[in-house]
Amino acid sequence: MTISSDLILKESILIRETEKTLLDLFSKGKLNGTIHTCIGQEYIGALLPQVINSNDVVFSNHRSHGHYIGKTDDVEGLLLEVMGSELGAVGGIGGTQHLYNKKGFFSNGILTGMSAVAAGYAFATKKEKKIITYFLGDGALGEGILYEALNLISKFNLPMVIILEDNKYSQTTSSRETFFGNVKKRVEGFGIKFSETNIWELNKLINTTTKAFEFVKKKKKPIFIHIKCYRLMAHSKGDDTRDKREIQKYYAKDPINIFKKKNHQKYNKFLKIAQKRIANCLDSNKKIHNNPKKNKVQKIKELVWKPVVNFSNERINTCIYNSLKKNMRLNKDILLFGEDIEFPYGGAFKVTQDLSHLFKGRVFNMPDSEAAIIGFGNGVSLASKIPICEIMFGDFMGLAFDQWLNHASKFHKMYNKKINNLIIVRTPMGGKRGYGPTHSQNLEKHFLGMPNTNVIAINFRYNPEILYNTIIKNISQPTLIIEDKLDYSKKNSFFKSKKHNYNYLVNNLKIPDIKLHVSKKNPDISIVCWGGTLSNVEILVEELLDNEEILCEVTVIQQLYPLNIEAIIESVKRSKRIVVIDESSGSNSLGSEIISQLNQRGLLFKSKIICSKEDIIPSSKILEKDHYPNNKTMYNEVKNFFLTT
Ligand SMILES: Cc1ncc(C[n+]2csc(CCOP(=O)(O)OP(=O)(O)O)c2C)c(N)n1
Ligand SMILES: [Mg+2]
Repeated sequence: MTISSDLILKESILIRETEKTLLDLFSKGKLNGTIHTCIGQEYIGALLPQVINSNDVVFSNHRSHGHYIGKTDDVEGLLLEVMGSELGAVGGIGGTQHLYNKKGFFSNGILTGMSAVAAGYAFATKKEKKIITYFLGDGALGEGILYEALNLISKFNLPMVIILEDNKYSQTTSSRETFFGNVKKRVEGFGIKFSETNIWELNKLINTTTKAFEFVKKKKKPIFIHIKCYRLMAHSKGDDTRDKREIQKYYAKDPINIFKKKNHQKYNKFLKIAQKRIANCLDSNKKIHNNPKKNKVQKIKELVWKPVVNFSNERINTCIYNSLKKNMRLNKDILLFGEDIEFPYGGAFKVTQDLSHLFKGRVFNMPDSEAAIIGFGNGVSLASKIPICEIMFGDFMGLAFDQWLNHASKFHKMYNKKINNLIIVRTPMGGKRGYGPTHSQNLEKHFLGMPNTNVIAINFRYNPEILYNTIIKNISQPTLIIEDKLDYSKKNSFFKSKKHNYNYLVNNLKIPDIKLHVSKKNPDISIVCWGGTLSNVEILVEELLDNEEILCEVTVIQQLYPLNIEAIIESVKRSKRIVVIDESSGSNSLGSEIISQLNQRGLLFKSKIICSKEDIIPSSKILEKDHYPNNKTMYNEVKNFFLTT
């Protein structure tokens, strides 16, 4: 098939006129925020409708207007989106950098963040024979996740066309200052085919790009195209310090400008078609509507408590394994990804055991690339599957933070609720094993407060098999599950209180709290804890009652975020005292949040947080022991708190 350059120019003119309109609206103060126009680079987006099929999917970056129009032909949706209208592509929420279209388009404003997401999407849809195009700019070649993604793209032989738009600049910084080495060698180093072209030789651009897509279609392998180009306008609005003579040089070389001179009539014809379409859109949307939506007021659920039953008497890692096995049988869309999770190793804490054997082609050992593991999972989730990603140690979540914060937590709302991305990340946290500063931390506080995510901490008393079943069955948003390292080898068994009839109840929340209490008695102190601290808290409360006649009621929360404070309120209303026991450092923590929420609800109470030292976690057994509150210090602190309040 030969693609005429006229066709590309016609589409490029439509893109350029759209961009010029946006710049004009900007200069009149009619746009909010920022825009990154692709004036000078339109040819690449303009080629898309010629080389991709309707079910192919495009992932792009901050400079995506041309790609968006090329893939979707939704000029109107783009204009209205950037203008902030509820009729825009994503209801005015995403704006210029965060576009979605059900025809198969996703963009995000984090440089190369979408590389791993696109890879995951390509992986999850491999059987559907889609080609996934992924765009990046030259300035992004220094971003690490790109190379993690290229490695995965090669590992899984993904049907992807990766397009580098090399306009020589990252904002105003020349790539001479930021790029070293050789792009071709980098790409080929991953075993990915490389090709090169530019926008000034339009026929060569058409040829190389067409061949690249044919290559992917035929060989079912990825390809990388390095396209040299130049941005004629500022990076965004007016931020341009580039040499004016250089800009003029590229202005003269620009294919649309040459076309305009050489074939004025045809140029005018194409221009009029584009302008008419844009004018129609602006005319019929003179007034921009976007009514602020009210947040739903959550009804407070009346808590009903029942005894905890269904103890499995199995180790905690086996409980989780059992749930994964059961749910993978029930739901073929569940896929597992993680480091060293396949049989025979079966994960650092032996959670996935033989699942790779039982579910062939659904459990994958991944490279040690935490950002890309979650990024890949994000892409799998956009393709409507349910990825469950294991991060070997919670400490490594730091590497994947961006994929959680700027991708997983954002997609649903920034794409105006048009997609659901259901991803589960499981990870062990906690110390007391001598693993030292980077393998022992309780980092949950850093993941709390991210809208549209859930953070859950399992404990060894409420059967994790049941909890996992509930989570998987009801998942409605990205969910991070924290497991405690020391708990893995404990058994989920009934709690036998020594003398005092302490027993466990569970409430009727979807992700329930459990409560350790002595029935029909008002507590002296309400204790709140979660996850791995529970085993020490059990000892603590029995001793306090035995020796000091201090009666505690322990609320063990399982959903750390969003927090449902009602069970804690119920308890604190009766005790007027709260002690939060937290193994992380206590400042800026969940404990502080709980106390703040209680205050905001107007309760009168005294409070205390018992936590580890505000320091890094040492490896030495003696020093590590000293880092955490031990049974004796906890005992004394709670006792003194009681006596002085
Ligand atoms: C992770 C990240 N870092 C920095 C930025 C801010 N930023 C937005 S665009 C840009 C320049 C990117 O240059 P390039 O990738 O070459 O794309 P171009 O703008 O030239 O199309 C920068 C630094 C960002 N959006 N994301
Ligand atoms: Mg650039």
